[in-house]
Amino acid sequence: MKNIDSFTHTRGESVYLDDIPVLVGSLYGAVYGSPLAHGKITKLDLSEALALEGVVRIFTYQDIPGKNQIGGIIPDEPLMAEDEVHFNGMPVAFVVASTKEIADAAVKKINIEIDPLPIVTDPRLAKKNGSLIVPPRTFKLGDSENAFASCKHIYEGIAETNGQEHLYIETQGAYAIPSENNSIKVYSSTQGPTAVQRHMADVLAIPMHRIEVDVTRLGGGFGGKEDQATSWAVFCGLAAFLLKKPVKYSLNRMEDMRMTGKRNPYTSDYKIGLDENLKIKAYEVSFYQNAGASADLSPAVLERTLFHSTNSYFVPNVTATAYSCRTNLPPNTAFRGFGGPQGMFVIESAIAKVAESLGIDASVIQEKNLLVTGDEFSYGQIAESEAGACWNKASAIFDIETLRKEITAFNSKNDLFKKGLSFMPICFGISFTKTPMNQARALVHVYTDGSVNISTGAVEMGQGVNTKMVQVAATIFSISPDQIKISTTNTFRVANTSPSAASATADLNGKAVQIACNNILQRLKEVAATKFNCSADDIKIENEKVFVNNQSSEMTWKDLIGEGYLKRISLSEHGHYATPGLHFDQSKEKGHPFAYHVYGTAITTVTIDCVRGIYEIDSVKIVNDFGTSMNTIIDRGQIEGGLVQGIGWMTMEEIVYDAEGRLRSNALSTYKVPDIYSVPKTIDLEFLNTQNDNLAIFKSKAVGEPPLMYGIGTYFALRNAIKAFNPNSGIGYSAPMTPEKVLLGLYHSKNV
Ligand code: LUZ
Ligand code: MOS
Repeated sequence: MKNIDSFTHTRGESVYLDDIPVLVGSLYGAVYGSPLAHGKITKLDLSEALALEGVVRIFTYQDIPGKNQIGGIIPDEPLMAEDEVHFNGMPVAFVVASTKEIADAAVKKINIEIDPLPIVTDPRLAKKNGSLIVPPRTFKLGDSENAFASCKHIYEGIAETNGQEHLYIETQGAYAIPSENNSIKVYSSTQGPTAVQRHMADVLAIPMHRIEVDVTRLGGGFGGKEDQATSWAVFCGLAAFLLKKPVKYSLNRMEDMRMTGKRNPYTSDYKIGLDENLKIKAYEVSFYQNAGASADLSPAVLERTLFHSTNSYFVPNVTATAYSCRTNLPPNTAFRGFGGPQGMFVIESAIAKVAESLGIDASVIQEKNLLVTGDEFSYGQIAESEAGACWNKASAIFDIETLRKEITAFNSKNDLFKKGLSFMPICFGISFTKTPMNQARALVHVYTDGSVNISTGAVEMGQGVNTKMVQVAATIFSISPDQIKISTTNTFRVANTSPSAASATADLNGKAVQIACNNILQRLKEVAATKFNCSADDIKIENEKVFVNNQSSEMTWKDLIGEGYLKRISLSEHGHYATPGLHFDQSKEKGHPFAYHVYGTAITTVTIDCVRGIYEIDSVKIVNDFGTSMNTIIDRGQIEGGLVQGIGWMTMEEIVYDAEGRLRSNALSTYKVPDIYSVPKTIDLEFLNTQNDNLAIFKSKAVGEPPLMYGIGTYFALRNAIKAFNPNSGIGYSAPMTPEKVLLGLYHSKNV
């Protein structure tokens, strides 16, 4: 089935926030963000801004009727600064004017005086100062300390990954419309409509039942709108509520880049020990997460780093500790992979360091240590592993022997160009790590003409979830997808939604649609059974026809619906799903947090230009474990997109804050993301089809986040190419591998 949005996307008819027609009399907002990263506000002078013609009002924290608080996990994040600012761009005031241009002009006329305080941007320094967001967490399996005694090879080191700008094509924004009895309708570009509703209720001091959040679709989210869409919606809601006028705020790109958090950068210390057979026996790691100025989702991101600290490998003795460090940067947040990629990069660096030191290929170590079914993760869950299946299938169908020979031959013939190859196995746990979040609901109506309308808690952000929801209903009812319309995501139709995140949106909401449709179907079968004087089990619907004991009857789907209406059965249903079997005990750091894991292997080859340091990615060859894919076109798109986004993070995307906590890479002229010229020249994708009853809707596996981590392979392929040119290169384990870094690595034997 094609993506149901493909036609409107192609014609430019798909509706995003800025396509919603605004009402006459609507006002426009703009946030004034702190010009300093840390300090005490001594004076805030709004008079010049207020004097501008067209400025309606400027809101500060003092105007908030309820709580000045939008912290999701920990209440440590004011909507607007009170007497202190904690990062450059931290909202201080919200200007509302008759046009967007006037609001922007007024922001420039706000005067502030701040007594500066010390600015910390380095997570290790924050840790040293005792500035942690939450107490550290430690996952422990076996006894790593003693296990090192029996290891032949022991290496220690540092590995670092930088942040990543989400760069959703549609920036953050919202449009709030007041209505009678202190109620509000908000259009928000959010992955978490319920988060918007809940925080707006707290800020306005009104119950959640008065706040309708409606989302048609997003122009991308990638985690950046899981939590951080909230503040913009609440600003609009606050102004609309107090002014009794509709208020819209849609951020421009520079505002968005400056004021929102990004992927958490990490710096980590590791120690790894292997026996004489290159089996990893012990692994100790300390992760220092750069959380930014407030918690946001960082504690949950931190937890997923620990869950994925051993990636796709079995390590019998692990001690992994993670620190969430408070710095004076915008609060960092969810980003596709949610801390998992940051954890995996460290063990891949550790393995690469061992391999480079022993003069062997990292893949020898990787392959020997892949998880097998029955192995225990450091958090107590037992693996049902497809790691070996993916690795072996990739080696076989992509003919790794020939590939290696070609690369060796190329490197021996060429002095100024070198090729490198890497394997990147992945293992990613599917479920929200906070067990209670693994629930979803769907509302299904069948109308008397036989057409169907479904609403779920899923937010469409380009990932194709709406298409999958339509597929579920069409399959259960056995009717054409054309008979099914999916509605906007709306907190009045589906309540208490988890954000569309954790790769689990189709899994969870798909099951809820399935449950709702099955319940309606059962009632319809009973109606037909009465008519045909048989049992409901003898009735089947196939291609909009009613079958009795496998014989086609004259009755159509539409006739049956008509009959059901006359018999006064309910043609509507609200389905509820909660993933079974999940538990996790944080006091022991043990349990069964994931419904299942997604596995895969990527083989990456690159060519570097050893004069200029630039490079091309020749190919990425992937075997990905899909379970039973529901939609191979959509799933292929997720793999390609995730891979390229991961490559961007690992290679060219370089976020730069200066010592004052000012974002220097604040536009697309200074922050480079992959374009069509920098993507791999070929991407080969093979489906590993697996069957298991514990998988998600229609035995599929989640596909949103796992492929991002294939991009890590590009970093290590580039390292291998550098080492082919200069075996003594002292290049450190620090991503991204920009062309500048490659060039330094080619010619320096000291750590660069
Ligand atoms: N969001 C979240 C996520 O709240 N919990 C998670 O476990 C998660 N995992 C991946 C992406 N977003
Ligand atoms: Mo996400 S990082 O699944 O919002």
